[in-house]
Amino acid sequence: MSQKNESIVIIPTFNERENISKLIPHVMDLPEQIDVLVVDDGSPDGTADVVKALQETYSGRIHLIEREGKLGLGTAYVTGFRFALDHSYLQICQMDADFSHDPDDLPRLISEVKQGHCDVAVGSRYSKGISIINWPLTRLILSYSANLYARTITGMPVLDTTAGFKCLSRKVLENINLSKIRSNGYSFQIEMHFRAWKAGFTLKEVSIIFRERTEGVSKMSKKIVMEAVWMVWILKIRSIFGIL
Ligand SMILES: Nc1nc2c(ncn2[C@@H]2O[C@H](COP(=O)(O)OP(=O)(O)OP(=O)(O)O)[C@@H](O)[C@H]2O)c(=O)[nH]1
Ligand SMILES: [Mg+2]
Repeated sequence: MSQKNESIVIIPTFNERENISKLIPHVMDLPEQIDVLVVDDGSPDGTADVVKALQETYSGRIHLIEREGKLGLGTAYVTGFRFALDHSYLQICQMDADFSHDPDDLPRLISEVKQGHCDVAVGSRYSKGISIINWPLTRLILSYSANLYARTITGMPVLDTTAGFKCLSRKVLENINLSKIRSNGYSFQIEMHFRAWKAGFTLKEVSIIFRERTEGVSKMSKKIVMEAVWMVWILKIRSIFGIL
């Protein structure tokens, strides 16, 4: 398969039927031509069927990988990264399906990488104060503390270590050993930033406004939070011993 566009956005989905039906046309209508890859984990609500119908409308620009069941965010992204590398994309973005990430910010993130200002442009909720809309205070405190904790332990110069909205240059993904990635939830984002930083790539935070989802259901769990708590130590210790 060949494609003419050089940027792609990977969107992992689990039960995002309503959201994806609006999100894909929005991305297709952006002034910049950005292809889409949805990695769907067998959503019972038929998310994949919506994507297939949109493939008919936007010929060749929408890709879909269907996995058997809910296998987690980390492996969904790694699968997506491999697809993007195999299909010669130069700028590879990540974005949630639930409109927490504004698709209108995609060109800004891509442009930072394209113009060589950085290797990873991180859509950051914390680089200009706190830019989050509609989160209860408890969630904000949890996220902010998790970020502070991850940043302190790893020493990464990133304020929003758990950011899921970003654009990576293909050279970052070519140089990270994707089969070594261990995390699956929020710590997947921390691990990607850490591995990119340790490999000598530049990360730049680009301020974005993050909105809590208004449709669909959250997949966040205590298990995902706990994974991040111990994963930062594993990453730090492994990097000290040179076995990252
Ligand atoms: N393929 C796949 N996608 C997933 C999985 N878990 C979550 N997602 C998707 O990953 C993105 C982020 O998940 P969310 O449920 O929004 O997580 P969150 O942003 O922490 O939670 P909310 O605040 O409720 O939005 C969404 O597009 C989900 O549909 C999974 O196991 N597999
Ligand atoms: Mg969300």
